[in-house]
Amino acid sequence: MAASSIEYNYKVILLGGVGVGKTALFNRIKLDEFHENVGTAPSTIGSDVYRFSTTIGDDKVNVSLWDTAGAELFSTLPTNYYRDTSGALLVYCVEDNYTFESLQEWIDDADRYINSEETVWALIGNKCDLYNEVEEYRVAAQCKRMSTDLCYQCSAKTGENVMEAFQDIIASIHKNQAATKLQQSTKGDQPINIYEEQKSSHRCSC
Ligand SMILES: Nc1nc2c(ncn2[C@@H]2O[C@H](COP(=O)(O)OP(=O)(O)OP(=O)(O)O)[C@@H](O)[C@H]2O)c(=O)[nH]1
Ligand SMILES: [Mg+2]
Repeated sequence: MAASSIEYNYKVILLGGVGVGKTALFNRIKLDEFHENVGTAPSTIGSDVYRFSTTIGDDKVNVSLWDTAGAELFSTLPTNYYRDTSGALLVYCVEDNYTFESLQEWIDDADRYINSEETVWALIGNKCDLYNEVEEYRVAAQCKRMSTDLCYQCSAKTGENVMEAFQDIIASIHKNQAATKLQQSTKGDQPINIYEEQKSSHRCSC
């Protein structure tokens, strides 16, 4: 099969409150590691990026995954964190209702910088190895509000569902982008109807 000449660049950002496990998810995806440091984990300062390349079918895909501190919401995230975002993993902690209730604040903040309708969103209930305080119907309603089917209960600690969620968001972004590219290229291929063009250019304005 011939290799595609098209290269795609996707930026995926982690969003969510302090201590929900964004960095733990980041480390699980990047290193397949988890460090037990309950109560002593330092909050992320600044942001961290993990870049890698992969292929989907014949297409080359360059992915960057961005992690930042949950506390940043209160001091406004640097705009370059949001710039060119293709997908967002919105994380709450399943044993902490408050982190679930604050999700809309993250969406509202992101809305100031990105077109959230063009962004692929995934909802991640992290720490599913612990007691789940958030009722299922509320999670389903939140996914509906976010217009996404990408809804997961994950554990950065055990690794449950983490790679599935990450792979699914990349596949979903790619499906949208590849469809848009195809539409654009077929538009460009469309023959121009010279007669129609001439007709319109000779149309009298009176
Ligand atoms: N049991 C359990 N603990 C977790 C899980 N993920 C993270 N933790 C713990 O939760 C605490 C906070 O995790 P972090 O990854 O630092 O959270 P964060 O969202 O990056 O926090 P900020 O950088 O402050 O915004 C740490 O003690 C982690 O070990 C999980 O899946 N299960
Ligand atoms: Mg962190």
